[in-house]
Amino acid sequence: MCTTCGCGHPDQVRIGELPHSHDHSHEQSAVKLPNFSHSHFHSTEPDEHQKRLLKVEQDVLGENNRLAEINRQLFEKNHILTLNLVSSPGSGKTTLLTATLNALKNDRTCYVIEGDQQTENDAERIRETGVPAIQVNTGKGCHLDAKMIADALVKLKPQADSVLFIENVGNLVCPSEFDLGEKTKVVILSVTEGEDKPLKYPHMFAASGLMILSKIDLLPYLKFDVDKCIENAKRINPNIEVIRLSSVTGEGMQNWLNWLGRN
Ligand SMILES: Nc1nc2c(ncn2[C@@H]2O[C@H](COP(=O)(O)OP(=O)(O)O)[C@@H](O)[C@H]2O)c(=O)[nH]1
Ligand SMILES: [Mg+2]
Repeated sequence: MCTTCGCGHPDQVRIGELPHSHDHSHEQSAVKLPNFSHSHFHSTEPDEHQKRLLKVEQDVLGENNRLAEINRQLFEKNHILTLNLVSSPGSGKTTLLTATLNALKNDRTCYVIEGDQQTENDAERIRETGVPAIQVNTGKGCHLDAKMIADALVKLKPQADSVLFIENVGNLVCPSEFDLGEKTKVVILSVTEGEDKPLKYPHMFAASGLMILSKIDLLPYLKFDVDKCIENAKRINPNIEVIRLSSVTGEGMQNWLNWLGRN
């Protein structure tokens, strides 16, 4: 089990954590390495431990999917457009959200659920726009899940015919696996992160309906191939839509608002 986020994923072997003897005598003793059998290395069959982990992962994701479906039905019944914003930390999600809310809030009722491991900072930034926001702190967890959204909805009480933005915990891995009941995931990739990221983190790009290529005002200062990045994203997900955007200059903002209007 992944002990960092508790999301049910098998943990990685940690480099440098060699098993050691608890005999603290001063005698030099050889490091005892695990006695892997020959068959262990060559077997393609999962062992008992792997089977147990797989079962835990299936149970966690199965229960999440069940709750996500309940959220989705509530959103669809009440015409609440719900978007799950996912990205690495610092790609510009909250900055984009505040600019979006300022542009949108007079025409559409908006709500925000903010996910971060710690602090109320982002919810406070959102509330400054006058839009209601709930902060969910996940502690060691590296993603929001459907139950957290259901709990936040009880407090947020969104009206029908509104827009709910969910800013997920900054991380291009775990949030891809967790359906929250959203209409679609929107992945934000800033031009400072490198055009290879769709290939390195394919699950996130495969799971998203829209990629926002953010901070394009910085392009003159960077070695970043925009066409290559879009080609990489479309190799992973041929249907992904792409918007190039800068929250600083406002370039691309209208395309994003038009996209919201279509959805
Ligand atoms: N140059 C530039 N900086 C941006 C842009 N959007 C966000 N930033 C900066 O990127 C940093 C991280 O932004 P933030 O919205 O907190 O990212 P988040 O962690 O994804 O929510 C902040 O210093 C922002 O001012 C942008 O479009 N252009
Ligand atoms: Mg943020």
